[in-house]
Amino acid sequence: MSSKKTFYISTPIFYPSGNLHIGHVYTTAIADSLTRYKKMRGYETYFLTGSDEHGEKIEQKAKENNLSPQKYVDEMIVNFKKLWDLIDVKYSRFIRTTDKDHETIVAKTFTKLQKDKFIYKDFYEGLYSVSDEEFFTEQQAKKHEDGKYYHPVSGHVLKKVKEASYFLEISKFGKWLKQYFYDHPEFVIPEKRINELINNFIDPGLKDLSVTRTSFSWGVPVNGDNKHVIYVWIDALMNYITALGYNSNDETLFNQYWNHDNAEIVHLVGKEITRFHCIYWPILLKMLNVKQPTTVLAHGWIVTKEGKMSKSKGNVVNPLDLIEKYGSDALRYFLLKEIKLNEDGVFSIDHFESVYNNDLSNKYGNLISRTVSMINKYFSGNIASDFSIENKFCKKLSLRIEEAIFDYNNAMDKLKINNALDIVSDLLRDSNKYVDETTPWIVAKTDKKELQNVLSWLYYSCVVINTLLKPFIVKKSKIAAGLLEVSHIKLIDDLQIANFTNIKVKENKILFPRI
Ligand code: ME8
Repeated sequence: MSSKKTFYISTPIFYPSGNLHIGHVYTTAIADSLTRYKKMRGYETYFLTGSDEHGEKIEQKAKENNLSPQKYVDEMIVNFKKLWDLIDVKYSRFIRTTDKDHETIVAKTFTKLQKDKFIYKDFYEGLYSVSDEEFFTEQQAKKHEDGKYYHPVSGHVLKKVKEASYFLEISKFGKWLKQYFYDHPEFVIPEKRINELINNFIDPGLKDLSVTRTSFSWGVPVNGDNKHVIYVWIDALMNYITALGYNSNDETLFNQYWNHDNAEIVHLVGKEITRFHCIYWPILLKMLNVKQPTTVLAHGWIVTKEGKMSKSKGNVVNPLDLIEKYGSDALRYFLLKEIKLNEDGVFSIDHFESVYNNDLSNKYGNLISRTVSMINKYFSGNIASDFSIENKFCKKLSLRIEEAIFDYNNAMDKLKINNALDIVSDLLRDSNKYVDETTPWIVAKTDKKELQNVLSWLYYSCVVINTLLKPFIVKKSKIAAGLLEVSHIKLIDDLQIANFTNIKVKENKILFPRI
C-alpha cells in the first residue's frame, strides 16, 4: 500500500426518475471541490457518484414512457453524465446499481447477513411511499381528513401494504449506535442532526427494517427466493463499498480507500436522508464487520421563495439554463459560497447575478486583470521579483496572505466549504484595497524599484487567490493560471515566494464580463 494519505468521498446516488436540478448539482459540486482540494494537498483521492436505478418508482416511470426499465435508465443516465461533464464534475467512478459487479455483491452480502442471522423472514404490514422509497407506521404518518395517509415531509400519498418480507435486525443495535455517536462526535456533521436522530428514532426504539419487496421485480433478487427483491435502500447504500470492490475478487481499491486506519471517508447527503446514512448504514457496516466512514455530512436544502423545489410547485431550477447563460464556474461558485452548508439556502436569480457581478467580475476578475495589465504596462510582462517587506502595505498584505492560506486549509479540512470561500473573498477584498492604497500608477512615475516590490506582492497574492479558488472555479482559474504563467503549480505547498523569483505574465484577458 502506498504511504500517501487517502480521501474517499461520495454523493448520494440519484434516482433517474427525473432530470437533475441545482440541488443535485450542489451536493456533487461540494464533493468535486473537496476532491480537487485534497489533490492539492497531496492526497490520493476517490470520488464516487452514480445513480440509484432499481425499485418500484423507476419501474413505474419506465412504464409511463413505454420503455423497459433498463432502457429507461440507460437513457436517463446519458443526461446525468452530460451534466457532470458540463460542470466539471470529475468523478473516479459513476456507479449504477444495475452494474453487474454491484448486483453480485449486493446479493452475496444479503446471503451472508442471512447466514449470520441478521436477516429473518416475516410479514410486513404498514404504510409505504413509492416516491420516497420509505416505510412508515401509522403513528409516524399523517392521516388527512380524506382518510388517507401522507408522507410527513414530502407529502406523497402512502399506500397500505401487507406482504411477506425479510427483515434486518437493526433493533438490537440502538444502544451500540448511540454510544458510537457519543464516542465519534465527527461522525455526523452538523451535530444538531444527531440529536434529531436520537430523539426521533433511537430513543423510542429502533424497529427492524423490512429489506425486501414482492410487489415489483425491478431489482436484485434474493438468492434462493426469487420472488423477493432486495429493498432499494440496502441495494443503494451498499454502492459505497461495492464501487471499491468490497467482497469481490479484487479488493485493491477497497483496501486503498476504505479498509485502513488513516482512510478519510466522507459521505455527502442532503438532510432528508440522514436517517438512512446515520442509522441503517452504520448498523449494516457493523453487521458486516466493516469499518465505519469518518463523517456523514448532511447539508441543508436549496429552496426558492416558493419553498422546496418540486415539480408540482413549478419552481425547479434547471442547471443547464444557468450554465448556458452564466457558465459552469459561476454556478459552482454561487452554490458553494452562498449556500451555508448547515442551513437551507434560498436561490434567486437576482442574488445569483449580484454575486456574479460583485465577486467574480469586480473582485476576482478585476484583480487579476489589473495586475496582469500593470505588469505588462510597466515591465513588459516580466519582473525579477522583490519580496521585501519594508513597505508597510507590502508587509500587511504578506501577513494577510499567510493567514488566509492557513485559515483556508483549516476550513477545508473541516469540510467548511463556504467558510473557505469567505476567507478567499476577504483576501480578494484586501488585495484590491492594497492596489488602491499603494497606487502603483503613481509609484510608476517616480520609483521603478518600489514598483517592482509592490507589484511582486500583488502578483503573488493573485497566484495564491487563484490557486485557492481552483477547486471551485475550474475553467476560469485555469485561464487565469495561464495568464499568470503558473499552470505548473499543483500543490498548495508550492505557494512559497521562493518559487516565484522570476514573474511573467501573458496578455490580459477578461475572465468574467459583467452582466
Ligand atoms: O434520495 N437541495 O436520491 P434523490 C439540496 N437515491 N440538495 C438536494 C436537493 C435540494 N433541494 N434536492 C436533492 C435519493 N438534493 C436516493 C439516495 S444514496 C445511497 C440513495 C440532493 O435523487 C441531496 O444530496 O432523491 C439529496 O440527498 C439528494 O439529492 C436526493 O437525491
